Amino acid sequence: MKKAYLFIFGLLLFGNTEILAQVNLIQNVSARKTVLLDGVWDSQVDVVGVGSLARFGLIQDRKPTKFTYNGDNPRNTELVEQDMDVAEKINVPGDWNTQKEKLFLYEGNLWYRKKFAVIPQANKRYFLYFGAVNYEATVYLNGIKLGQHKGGFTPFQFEITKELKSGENKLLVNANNTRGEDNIPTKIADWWNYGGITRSVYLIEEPETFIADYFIQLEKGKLSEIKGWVKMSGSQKAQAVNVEIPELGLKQSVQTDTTGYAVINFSSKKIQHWTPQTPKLYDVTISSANDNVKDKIGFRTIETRGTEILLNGKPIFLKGAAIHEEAPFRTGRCYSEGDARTLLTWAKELGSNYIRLAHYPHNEVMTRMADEMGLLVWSEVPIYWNVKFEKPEVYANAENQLLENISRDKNRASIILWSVANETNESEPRLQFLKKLLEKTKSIDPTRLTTAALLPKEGKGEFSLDDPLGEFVDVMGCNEYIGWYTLPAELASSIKWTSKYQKPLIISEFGAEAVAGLHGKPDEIWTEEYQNRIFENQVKMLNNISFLQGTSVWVLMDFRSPLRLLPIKQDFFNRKGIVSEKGIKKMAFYTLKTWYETK
Ligand code: GCB
Repeated sequence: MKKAYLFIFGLLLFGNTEILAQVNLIQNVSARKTVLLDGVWDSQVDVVGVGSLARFGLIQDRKPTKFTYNGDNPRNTELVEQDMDVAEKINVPGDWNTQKEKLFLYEGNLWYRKKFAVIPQANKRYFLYFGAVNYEATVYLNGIKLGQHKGGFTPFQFEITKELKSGENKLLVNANNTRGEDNIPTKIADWWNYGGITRSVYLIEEPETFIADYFIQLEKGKLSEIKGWVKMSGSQKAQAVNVEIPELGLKQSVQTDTTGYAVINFSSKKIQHWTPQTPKLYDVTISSANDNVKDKIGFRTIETRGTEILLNGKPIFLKGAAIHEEAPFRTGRCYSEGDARTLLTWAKELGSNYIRLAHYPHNEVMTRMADEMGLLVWSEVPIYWNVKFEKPEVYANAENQLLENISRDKNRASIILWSVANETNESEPRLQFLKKLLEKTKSIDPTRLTTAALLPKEGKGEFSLDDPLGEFVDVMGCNEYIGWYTLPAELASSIKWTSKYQKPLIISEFGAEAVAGLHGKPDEIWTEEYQNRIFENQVKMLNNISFLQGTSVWVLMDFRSPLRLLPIKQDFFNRKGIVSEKGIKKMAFYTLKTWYETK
């Protein structure tokens, strides 16, 4: 009896067939006709997942009625053991960990509910678009399951034209941030597992046939050829679409085919190219009979030549910092313009022309601001450490996250590098997995470079890069911690760096920890002086690597991590920031700034 009960319970909790969210995301959501569903939502913690059980009525939003006797099946309908109307409140967007003290360490299910009123118009289509939910989201509208999404850092959407009611609608979301071996990322990662609806939620209204997506960038290596495509969605897929860049006097009318797709192709010698010094963005308008979308797009090329990286045909050295999506001052996941501006302004003050958005896709505000402020971007998916490379379902999840990331950000001039992995151990399944992802990346975006953060082989007086994956990336990333995890800092300058690949190298991480404001001798660990000594020695070494074309310090700002336990010094913070989470710049910040001034 007990067994049967457990079985049914299990079925109800986990037995639902997955309806995955659609990957064909609407491009440039903030320029659409939307209702922002951000704000105060109802919330209910659910440690074991009982909310999915019919008898709790959460999904159906069942309210107590009265005790009923219907023949053989007496039923106490007054007993409903949940009530979202009187549940606690929570802000969206925002992680739950930093909103409620009792949820600081919580990993599991949390239900979110939002009521909203709308009067749907005839001949319009409606979509729900989530900027991100960590890690798994199951979404219901008016008691109907719309689907599920896995992956905590990329957007997903559901079309709700049929499910949307005139008047009040009830949107229910189960967010679950339980860590798992087969997830991307896996169980152990060096950042806080902030749970919940961490980015904005939009209700989008579109005409029946609308401009769903577009890709408008310079053709690889061609400084005056703008190339790309537009994609219509709806019943009238074949129609005329205009693409205009008024400032350049460019206008093209294309005819989409029966799949809604058309290639666009412009030529102009007048383009002012996007660079970190002159981050020129052009107003671009895409219009059809019933729809119109405006964007701001920059035009630049990015290539490699031997061991060089070329921006608009000219060699560039990437001076940068890696950044976690962690909010300055208040900690927690960041999502706002203010958060992005603070972080990117610090990067600029450091003298950066480049940032590594680690270790997962950051919110769209960040990449759009990088476009505006002139920061080149390394964008990555959380394929981090011990991923289960041999499992097809893990690959499917990784590819989906990558596609969602590229889909959202493919029009950002700032993004020059798509990274597919960070510090993954060499093995045949891993090589095949990452090779396939790299091929996929190139097939959908041939305009940008690919990379991965690799590990060096440490030999006597020599660090070499011979990871077989090196053959398949355009640019090699490499993380090294000389002075902190390996070798005394002073040995750095004598290390000879070699590679069997004739490719550019970015030291994608180097660094050391220090508690901001803690001073002492250069050999006293945790002091700013100790961290700074490591930086001074790193700089000597970095100056000697002939194929080095960029660095991203690990890391711009101290960030929360479950791996950093040392009381008083760490207290769950990785202290490798050159700025503390309270905004205090450490000595190493200035050492690096001085070095960047020479590059
Ligand atoms: C690494 C990881 C990064 C960690 C860092 C560290 O190699 O890529 O996620 O936070 O080292 O601080 O150890």
